[in-house]
Amino acid sequence: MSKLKQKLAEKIPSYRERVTKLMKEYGDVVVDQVHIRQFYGGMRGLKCLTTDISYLDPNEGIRFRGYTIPEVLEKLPKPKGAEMPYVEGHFFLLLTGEIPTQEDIQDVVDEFKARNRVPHYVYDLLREMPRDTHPMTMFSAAILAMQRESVFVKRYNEGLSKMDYWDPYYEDALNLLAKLPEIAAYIYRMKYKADTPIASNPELDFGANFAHMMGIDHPYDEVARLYFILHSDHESGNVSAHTTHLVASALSDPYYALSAGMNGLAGPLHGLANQEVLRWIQHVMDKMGGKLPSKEELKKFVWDTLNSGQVIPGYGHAVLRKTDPRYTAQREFALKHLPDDEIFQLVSMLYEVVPPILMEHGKAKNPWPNVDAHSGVIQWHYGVREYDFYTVMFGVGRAIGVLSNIVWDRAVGQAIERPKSLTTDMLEKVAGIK
Ligand code: NMX
Ligand code: MLT
Repeated sequence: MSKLKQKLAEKIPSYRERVTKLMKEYGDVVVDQVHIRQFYGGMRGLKCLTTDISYLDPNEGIRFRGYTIPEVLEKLPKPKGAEMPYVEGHFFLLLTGEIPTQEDIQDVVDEFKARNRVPHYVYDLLREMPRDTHPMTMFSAAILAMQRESVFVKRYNEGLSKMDYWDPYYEDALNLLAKLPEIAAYIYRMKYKADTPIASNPELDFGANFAHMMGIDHPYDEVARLYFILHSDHESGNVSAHTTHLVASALSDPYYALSAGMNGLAGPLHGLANQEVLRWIQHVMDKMGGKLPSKEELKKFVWDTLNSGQVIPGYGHAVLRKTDPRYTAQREFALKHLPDDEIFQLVSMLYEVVPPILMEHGKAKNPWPNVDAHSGVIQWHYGVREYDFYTVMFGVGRAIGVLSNIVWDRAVGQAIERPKSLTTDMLEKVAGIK
């Protein structure tokens, strides 16, 4: 058994005891109330999910297993000479709650290496799809196609105790994660680089291997590591995490669940916003004949977008009420590595211009930028200008968090999710209108 799985197996019993105690002795304690607005308002703010892997404070942003982003970037071990930590170490942290040693990380690196061979039919499937298919559709289809490999399904059909569900979920999660960088890079090179895929280099870590397969030199390996870590998890109420959790709660295996989660990530209000940001910026640059706009001109573009009933992509958030620390981490990277980049200057100008306009506009509860306002410009700088690919990279990162979550869902015996609906008539009665 790998050290990671061993560690997990040691941690699960005490978590189970905590959950059993809460359920048995405190199951009737009231945590929150539900308001009529939440029935139609996306259940915003309703406290009804649980995860120990990350927590999102509206004013501080995400903490992964209790650590802020700067702490994660500082504490996690890094490949020799690297600026950004091992993605493998971040996965260890999310899954176990512990900062890994170099030895722990090597164990995960070896685990991924042993599992990274992508079945040939996945390439056949991708190659058969029309080339103008959106890369998120390709990515999700590739994940779904591999469902026949599920260890969970095999073991479930053999007759598996509920106490052991987490084990084949863990196997499926690792088998999947190990393959995602190669699938993503293959889609990129097939679709946009004249069908010239680059073979994986088993000597490289998760992030560096992705950069290698994308065909982009250092420091893109640092970008890849940073990007996958930042996008990994955002507690469990966001659409991709919640969808993955929901589908897995029916005991659909991790392939079905992750593919479903990726379909949610592909929406413009969620992960696709990173592509929308660059599309919006390119539209501005085109209108300006390739020149940077002045602040006044930029303000007009922002107002025109709002007045035409559209959202400003990359701004606002369902939970956050401050600048997203994932935005800040990317901004710090850009200030160090690409301070003179024209698009970065425009992104910085938007940071000055958009929040006051959104405040004046008076609708968005949070006028500050989220992760997607900054991710595209760094990709653009290093030559990944096909912005409809950006959400696939978000997806590789997000897989790390959502797969960790569903392994724990099975470990603590989370039930099939099935909330109750009411009709509008019933709500009108509750409201006292009828
Ligand atoms: N530009 C214009 N209007 C906005 C924006 C924005 N960036 N953000 C929120 N609003 C509007 C929103 O559409 C809503 O309007 P209406 O009352 O007409 O329906 C109103 O402000 C209140 O919305 P909020 O309660 O502030 O936001 P909500 O929690 O419903 O939605 C987002 C959160 C993130 C979907 C929303 O802020 C948005 O559409 N942002 C732009 C898209 C984006 O950047 N999404 C990425 C989020 C991060 N991620 O990776 O998933
Ligand atoms: C995310 O990373 O999932 C987004 O910021 C959306 C969210 O948390 O609601």
